[in-house]
Amino acid sequence: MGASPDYGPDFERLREQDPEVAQVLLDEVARVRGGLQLIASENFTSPAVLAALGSTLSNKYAEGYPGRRYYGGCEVVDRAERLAIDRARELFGAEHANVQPHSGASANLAAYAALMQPGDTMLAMALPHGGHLTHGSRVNFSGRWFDVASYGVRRDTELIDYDEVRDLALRHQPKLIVCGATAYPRLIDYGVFRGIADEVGAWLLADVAHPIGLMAGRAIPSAVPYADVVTFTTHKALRGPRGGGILCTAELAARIDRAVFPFIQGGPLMHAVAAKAVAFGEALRPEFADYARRVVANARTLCDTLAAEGMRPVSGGTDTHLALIDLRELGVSGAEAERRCAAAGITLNRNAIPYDPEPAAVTSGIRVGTPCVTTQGMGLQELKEIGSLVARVVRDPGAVADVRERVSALAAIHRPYLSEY
Ligand code: DSN
Repeated sequence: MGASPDYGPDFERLREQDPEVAQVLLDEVARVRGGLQLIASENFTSPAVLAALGSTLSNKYAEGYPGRRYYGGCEVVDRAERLAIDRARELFGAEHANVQPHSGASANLAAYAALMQPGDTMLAMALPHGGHLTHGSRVNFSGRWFDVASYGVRRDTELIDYDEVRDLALRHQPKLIVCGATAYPRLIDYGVFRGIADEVGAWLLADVAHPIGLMAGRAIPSAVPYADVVTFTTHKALRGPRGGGILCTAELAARIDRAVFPFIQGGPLMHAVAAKAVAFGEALRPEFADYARRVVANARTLCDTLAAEGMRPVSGGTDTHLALIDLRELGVSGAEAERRCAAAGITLNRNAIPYDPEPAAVTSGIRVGTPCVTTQGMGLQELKEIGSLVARVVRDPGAVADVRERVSALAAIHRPYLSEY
């Protein structure tokens, strides 16, 4: 894998010049090496991605697009952005790609700006049912600026209620329908959403921030053939730098590009754009398809193990990289489970379950995901053990010391940025 990022030559320079910040970097590497990362939205980028992120491309102002910049001297960084665009289009079979959004939230803001005016109606998944803040939450610009109708999951199946989506679409006549979620463990039927959008004359936006890496690796069906616009992040299962992106039809290309720049952003982060190009290049390799398949297989094993330990998976299982676990039968809140796991070196997040009686700061559930541990090289056997360890420490805080010991042993074998992946 090459030089470790905490011990490379540039790191030594940082350590001499600014030991306080250097120590933060060292401590963070030590933190992830010392435990297990089960946060479904995190991953470990490759050292090649980190090298691009830590490059002099960070210095360059490049407002505009390749060949059409508002600054001189962009001929070199243009090549990075063209590589990122071409690779994204090839990877996802998209007619157009914009690789400048700084994040998934920025990608959604730009997509909404391209397709709607303030006051227009959008239909999206409710946050407490697995949606995202940018899908119309009142505390977010999306809920403030647009008239939002929300759909959720059925109480009995905990699956998206496509009949409800259609009824709401017919009733509200939205300009835009959003499909996609942050805590929905099942496949989304983009074809059904396309049909509903066509029936009411709405644009269809698929926010695939979470499963984009699985789509890149062909482990689950892609949203690209169905949606007018696809927004995504690059740092989750895709394993790239922190950032966002947008794929769209040729018809919407100019609108999307104008919405990203100059409407919502100024200069793109060219080091991040170059790092996205690296990540797309990595995802085009056959090894990435293998990685994506293992992420899903690992998530299933983790979910099945938790279920066998009496921890109920919402919707009964998972088809993706994550599982949502209902803890009510154990009498432990999501917040308490998060604390108990953290004490044992297992990092995961509390998460609302559908129809959760608890407030968002407490919740009745936890969300677990396998992108990080899979990148570290862990497989089904390790995921079974991790499931048992999570169950044990969530049930019994007295088991923290024992569980921590096993977690340390597992982490010591699969240390991020030290072993090959
Ligand atoms: N914060 C991300 C997640 O954890 O799912 C969504 O933006």
